[in-house]
Amino acid sequence: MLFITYLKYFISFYIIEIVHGEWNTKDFMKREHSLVKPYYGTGVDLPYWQFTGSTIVTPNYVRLTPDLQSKRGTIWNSVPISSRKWEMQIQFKVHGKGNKDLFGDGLAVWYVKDRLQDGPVFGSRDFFSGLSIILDTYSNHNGPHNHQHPYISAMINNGTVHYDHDRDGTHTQLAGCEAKFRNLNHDTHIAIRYENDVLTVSTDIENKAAWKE
Ligand SMILES: [Ca+2]
Repeated sequence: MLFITYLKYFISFYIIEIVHGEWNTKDFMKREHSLVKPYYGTGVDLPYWQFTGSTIVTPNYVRLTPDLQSKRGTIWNSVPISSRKWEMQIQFKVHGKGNKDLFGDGLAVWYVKDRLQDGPVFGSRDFFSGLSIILDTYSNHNGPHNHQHPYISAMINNGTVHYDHDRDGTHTQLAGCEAKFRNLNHDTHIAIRYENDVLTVSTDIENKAAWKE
């Protein structure tokens, strides 16, 4: 998993292994895939996690990038996922100064074969193998547009497909939707669930403590 952004933002997240149709977070939360407060490690190390670029880890938050141009930060889980059913929940915050609709580039969650590979697609390599959930906050596309930003989309790749920033990846996405998650005063959440070959992405960005698919 990886995140990159040119925004200042904080995250915490964890993966739940889905054992039954319904689950209890405490029972099935996988320690080796979890990143929960307080984010203490030994020295600069965080057990099961590696971070690169501008990412900093404090007891209360993980910040991938400061509110400055051309910053890139990632954090990767170091343990492969063995479960065929899983859900990942992320608490995040995207905020910055300046024009509230212009700053930032985006962030992504990666479920991929190759990790820790710096690249041009939201901090990771192009032609990746796996799944990417992209939270695109910047509209690169100048032509006719069929959606507003921020925009959340999913992309599957077998290593042969190029992510085209100029078209905001719209021609290679599985699906996508608009989501106004930027510069909110409350915490925002996203859940990514994979079960029975079905991928479901839900958000809670309206501070209602409820998921919206
Ligand atoms: Ca974009």
